[in-house]
Amino acid sequence: MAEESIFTKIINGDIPSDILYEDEDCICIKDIAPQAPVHVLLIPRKPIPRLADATAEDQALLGRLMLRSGDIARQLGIDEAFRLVVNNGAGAGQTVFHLHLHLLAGKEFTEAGL
Ligand code: IU
Repeated sequence: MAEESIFTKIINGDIPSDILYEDEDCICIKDIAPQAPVHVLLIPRKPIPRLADATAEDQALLGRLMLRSGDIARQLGIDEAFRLVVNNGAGAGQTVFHLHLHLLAGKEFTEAGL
């Protein structure tokens, strides 16, 4: 069996973390190394390694993650201006191979990168 990701350990409560939001599909935590004044991670409970590994079976889950990101942005008061980022693969900067959406806000974004 593949080794559990750090996010699965957080989801299972094996590593303590400040969970801002959770439901049956996902959890939301503050990023440990924020790249913006607001930087949270929306992480599906299902350990899909990369976005490119998602299949048609994950279609509804991916849709719900997008909707949740809007809900969380509203909760955090940043729904007028936020950026949603998914890094896919080490070459794109992915370091944790458990799909997650970065929700960033509170600074001016001028280009496509973080
Ligand atoms: P990436 O897209 O795989 O590069 O993003 C991983 C993020 O997870 C990165 O921003 C880390 O700061 C963050 N993170 C975390 O919040 N808590 C942790 O224990 C670990 C990484 I390891």
